[in-house]
Amino acid sequence: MEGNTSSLYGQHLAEQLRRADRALQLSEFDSLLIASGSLRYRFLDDNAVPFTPNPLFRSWAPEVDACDCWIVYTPGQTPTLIYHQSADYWHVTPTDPQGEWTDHFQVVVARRRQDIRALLPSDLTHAAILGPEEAALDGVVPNNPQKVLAVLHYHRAVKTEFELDQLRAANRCAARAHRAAEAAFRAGESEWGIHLRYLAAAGQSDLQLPYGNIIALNEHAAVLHYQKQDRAVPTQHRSFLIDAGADHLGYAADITRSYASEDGLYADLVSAVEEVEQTLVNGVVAGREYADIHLDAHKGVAEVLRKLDITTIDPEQAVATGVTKTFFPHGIGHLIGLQVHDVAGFQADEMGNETIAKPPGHPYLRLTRQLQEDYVVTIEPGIYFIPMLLDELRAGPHANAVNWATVETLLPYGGVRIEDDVRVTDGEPENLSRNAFADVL
Ligand SMILES: [Mn+2]
Repeated sequence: MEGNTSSLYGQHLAEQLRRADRALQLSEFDSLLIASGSLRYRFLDDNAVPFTPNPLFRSWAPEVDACDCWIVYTPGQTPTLIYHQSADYWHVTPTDPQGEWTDHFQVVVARRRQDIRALLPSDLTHAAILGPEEAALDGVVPNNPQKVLAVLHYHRAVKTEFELDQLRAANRCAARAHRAAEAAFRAGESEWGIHLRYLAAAGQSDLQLPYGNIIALNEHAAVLHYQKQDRAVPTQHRSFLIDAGADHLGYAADITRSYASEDGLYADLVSAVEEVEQTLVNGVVAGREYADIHLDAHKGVAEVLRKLDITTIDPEQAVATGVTKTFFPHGIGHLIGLQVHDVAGFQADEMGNETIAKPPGHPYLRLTRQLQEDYVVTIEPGIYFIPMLLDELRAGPHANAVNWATVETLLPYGGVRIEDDVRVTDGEPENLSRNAFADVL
């Protein structure tokens, strides 16, 4: 194999080749084709939906973000990358192939989409073809074999040194933007104004961000995936919840912070949730069952609820009766990487024959695997005052478990969530997000 495998990217690609070798060996296929993907169009419209490359393609060539590119790989051979450098006068033509990745591939440039089929192998009987359906070319139809995907997805949980560097960079970018957003909140801006400050500080557009910003003032913080940005400045700035990330070469950061405008019960709640979050982060270590962290989060939430006089019962009782689920109705986190919610969170083994069940009564958990070194996961506990869920609790047998006067006081603040991206080691965890905030001070 050509190329320099001493660089981080060289090592990273070598690992992708090993995983591909394994996936092919464990399945009945003898070669691999990976499409970057193709443009999709809005219904009855000639406007394309913003293009996002296939994450499997990106794991081999993170710097290539053009559509209709293909990787062709046969074990033992140098992979080929067909680089679609479409020349039209409507769009900017992709740059000539450049960057370290070009040392590791045999690069073939295709100027027109219709030229690509002839550059791909003619016999694809035993080829695993990975990509979205719209990438299909004449006789080259993505078959996305389940076994091949299972092996690749399973191993993507373990990040290479190269990937960890991209995740650190994504976190630094997000941390910078979070600081700007906090300043905009303190300056009394609208959600929309805060959002624009965030984008400017990140240097990324909405379309580049790994997910839509959650910029929630006051009671909006109770909407877990609050997707609007109010243009109007509210009469009061009581609370601010921001769940916003950034992208670096396709790798995602996913960070949440909550801020109080003044001292008081809500500020105490922010501090208490932050303390719970830090304790949970300290429990991120290789060999730990991730689902146990989720269950620990409920214990931590129960203690905070009791301490702040939101509930009236013993913390153990609040967990056992499910009362904590009213206030913390989502999972403690997920794998993160090329996808914000990275794949294979429940896979028991690389073949994907079995899944690891979620703890009974916890349907929203996205990860149940045992933690291993160099997984990157989020830890994101929260406490919210969601009218719909509170109404259910109030109408049920555990209504007495709650101090409703305190809940009334906190409803106008929406809620609190604190989220960091954390690398698993066999010792102390690496908190990518906290390190990033410290770096951009
Ligand atoms: Mn998250």
